[in-house]
Amino acid sequence: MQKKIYIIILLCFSFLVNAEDGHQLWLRKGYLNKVIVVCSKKSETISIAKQELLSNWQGTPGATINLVLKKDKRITGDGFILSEVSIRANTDAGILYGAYELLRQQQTFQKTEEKVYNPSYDLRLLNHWDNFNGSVERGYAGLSIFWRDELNNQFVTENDKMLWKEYARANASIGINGTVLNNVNASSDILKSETLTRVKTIADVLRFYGIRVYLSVNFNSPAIVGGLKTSDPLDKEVIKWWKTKSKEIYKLIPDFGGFLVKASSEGQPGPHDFGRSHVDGANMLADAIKPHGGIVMWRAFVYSPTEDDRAKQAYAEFLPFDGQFRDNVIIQVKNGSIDFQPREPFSPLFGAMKKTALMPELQITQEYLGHSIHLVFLSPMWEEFLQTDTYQEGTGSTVAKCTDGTIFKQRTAIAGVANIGTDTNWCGHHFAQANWYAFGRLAWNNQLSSEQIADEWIKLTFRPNTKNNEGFTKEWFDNFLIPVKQMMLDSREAAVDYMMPFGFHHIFQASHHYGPGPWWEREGVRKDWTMPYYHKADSFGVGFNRTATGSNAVAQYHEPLNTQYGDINTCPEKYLLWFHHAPWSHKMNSGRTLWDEICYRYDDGVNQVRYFQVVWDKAQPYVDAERFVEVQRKLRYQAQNAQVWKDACLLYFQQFSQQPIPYDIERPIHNLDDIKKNDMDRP
Ligand code: GCV
Repeated sequence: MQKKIYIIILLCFSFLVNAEDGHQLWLRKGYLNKVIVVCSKKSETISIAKQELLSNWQGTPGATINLVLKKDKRITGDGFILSEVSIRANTDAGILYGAYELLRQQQTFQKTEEKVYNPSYDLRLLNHWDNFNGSVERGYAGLSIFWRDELNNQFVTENDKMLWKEYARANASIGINGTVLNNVNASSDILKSETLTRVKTIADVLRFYGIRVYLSVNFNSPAIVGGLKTSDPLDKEVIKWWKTKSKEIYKLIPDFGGFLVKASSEGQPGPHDFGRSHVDGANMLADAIKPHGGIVMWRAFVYSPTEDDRAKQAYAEFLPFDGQFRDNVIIQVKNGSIDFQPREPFSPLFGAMKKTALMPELQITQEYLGHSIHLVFLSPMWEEFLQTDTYQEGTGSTVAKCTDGTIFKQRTAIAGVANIGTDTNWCGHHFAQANWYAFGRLAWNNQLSSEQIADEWIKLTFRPNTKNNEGFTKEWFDNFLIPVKQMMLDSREAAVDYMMPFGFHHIFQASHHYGPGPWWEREGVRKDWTMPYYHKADSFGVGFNRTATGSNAVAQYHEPLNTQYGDINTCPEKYLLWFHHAPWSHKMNSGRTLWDEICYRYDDGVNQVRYFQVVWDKAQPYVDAERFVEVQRKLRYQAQNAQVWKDACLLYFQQFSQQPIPYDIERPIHNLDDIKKNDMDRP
């Protein structure tokens, strides 16, 4: 009895001492050594850099570190040169980034060697899909950190400012230097003068961390906010309205970054409403903002309600305009040609527009990847995208090189749709923080491997609290770091396996995009918002024929991809059903038929998640109790959900294949009609 009480007390105590809520992200405090920081220049940003070094130094005790602001040709943009004793940069922000890099190296026990660190992209932006009423579109981590409801947006509390400061610090620590504060489905209220004062307050907090603010704007604002009769981009009054509005913004926020626009897409207003083109719309805004140094990020996420293949539409609409946009316009293109699916071939626009700056848009929030319930590390997906060869200028023209200025000398930028909200741990799932981290790290250096990013993140986020200058123990490496890292690296592929293997796409339940819904369609709903449109299953086979005999989307890719993707025998299996309507009997690389292989793959996905549960359970001795339990609970949901995905897809597609599920695979445990009825409850 006594022993039992003792164990209970011990457990409660370890809960208290170890509890971590995840709010500190990858910036957890460790042991501290003394350091002297010297810099002749004074500025708010330099003071932050100094303070970070003074409060987090884990290098040689008593060392002196020089912060040197001096033009150096080896440095570009906000880059820096790091050595054990100095940080050299051309800009104050460069010094700050150098400070964070140095501290990161200390905290992960890497040796600091003299090296130049230049950013891959000039602009490294988060896009918040935050609504003016405080909700977040596709947000799974609470409410907006920027907006309350309409009545309360005028009040800014000290707590708000503190949160924005923490947000800015986290971003700066991974090199993010811009943020779009509101949803691309933009309320025109954002441009009302009273709202702009709030934007100014936010900008004033973020600025010193090297972060500029941007706004998504509603193309119809001149009519809605300005009371004009039209928002036609060629109308003189409209042009004047945008110029005056830009002036007003820059008076308040002299370093305002610019506008992000979702136009003529999914019901948003745009130049097409007035018989004008994307060029007319984007250039008009670009002219208004140019005198102040601002830019326009014009999204290519467009699709018109036609029967043609949605995957082809962005390319078809934008390519004809190549070279016609102003030099302060950047076309923002989602990584894939449809919509942030668990796996998509890259958007062919990346290999096509040569005279127009293009910026990739990635989605950090897990709209299509299990929200903040599933543990899915997205870095491998982004790495796959960035390192894919477009063959734009012959072999080696990867998406990374086509967008980071290596192949085309252009303004360079990259955006990630944020997964941040008011949840204490910011992202809803402790491991979803790794996706925010990975986006920043890849935006800074698009050649980093996911393995390195995961390694760093785990070390920073789960580092044991040692009291002295000890490195990581072998036991910690072997029993925690290595298996947890492997779980992260495998997690995206596992999600593809239990949701949409072999190029299946968009077979979700409509609207929430969480659980399976390959059957979902409704009378009167446009075809490309229904799921059979994407999988086209019938008694012959399954998949979307995008070859020359189908929609011919393959023709939008350069050779050799056009031929490779277009031939069922050479198309990579991961894209098979994206490009082909393949027969159920199609022979896969394994020698199995397509139907059997689909069954095995869904089953593998489920088994992988079950294995992640084991990995995490074994990690218990190395994680604080609070984070351990929270992740453990979510993995249980993920395992349940993966099972539902498998059962739903196998039972649904079996109606077409008319073949048995191979007998060595675990039988489905749900009935299809129950799944259809219940949808999938989000825990
Ligand atoms: C912000 C998809 C999402 C929408 C999103 C849209 C976009 O359709 O489901 O929520 O809207 O993409 O990127 O504009």
